[in-house]
Amino acid sequence: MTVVSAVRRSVVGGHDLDALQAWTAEVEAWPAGSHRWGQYAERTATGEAICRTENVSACHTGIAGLARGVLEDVAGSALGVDVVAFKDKINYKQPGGAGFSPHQDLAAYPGARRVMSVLVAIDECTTTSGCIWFASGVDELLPTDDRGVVVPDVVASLSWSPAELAPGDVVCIAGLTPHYSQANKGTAARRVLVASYAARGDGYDRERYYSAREQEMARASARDERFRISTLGDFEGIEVSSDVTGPGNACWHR
Ligand SMILES: O=C(O)CCC(=O)C(=O)O
Repeated sequence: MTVVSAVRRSVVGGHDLDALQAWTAEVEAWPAGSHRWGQYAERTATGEAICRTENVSACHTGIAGLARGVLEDVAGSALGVDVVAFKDKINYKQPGGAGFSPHQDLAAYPGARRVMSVLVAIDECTTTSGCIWFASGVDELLPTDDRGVVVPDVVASLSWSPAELAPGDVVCIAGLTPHYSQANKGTAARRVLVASYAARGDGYDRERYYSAREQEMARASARDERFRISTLGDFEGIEVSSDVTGPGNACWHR
């Protein structure tokens, strides 16, 4: 069965949206390298900028509440089963920040089976600021190159639609839905929170994902000697290597 990806309007609004925007600014201010699961920076034409925080909810109760509340309900109804939150991240995409090559999330989550990601717009997401584009109707894993992104001739054969979003809108991205985004060509940040869920019955959880992620990233970096911000090489930016970690590999941002 093809699980469809879809936009839902105004899922986070009012005070909750104000809070999400304030929390995002707080988390973005954590220094690069200060968060055990990844506070990553990229090099842009105007300097270094934080581009991703991985596993935000491990250190932020507000974001954790959102991921385990309304976003979990949205993911469950999109996937059609009870779900468990196993991953979340903020992508900041500052002006000049890079995009992501076409990929399928299922290929990025070692050992996962049925997954759904819920991308929440924190800022306006437009074709200028680098919104997500997705292709519907794909129900299998597509051929990939050595970075793990979909090969160009398959990308060219798919029909792509942009998901332009206002702050608080969400787009549900099924595990097999190919998607990509372009660089931010605008003058304001395009920040999104992406929370990912697995079918509860599959026994896939946060601990399992983050330990598999760590091993997979170490293996891939040993192979190509490249610092990376995800298991796939889908990020198109210039990553700034940050191997500073606190005692016992702990967070030191607060
Ligand atoms: O934030 C984006 O534009 C891309 C999101 C995505 O596909 C990812 O983080 O893997």
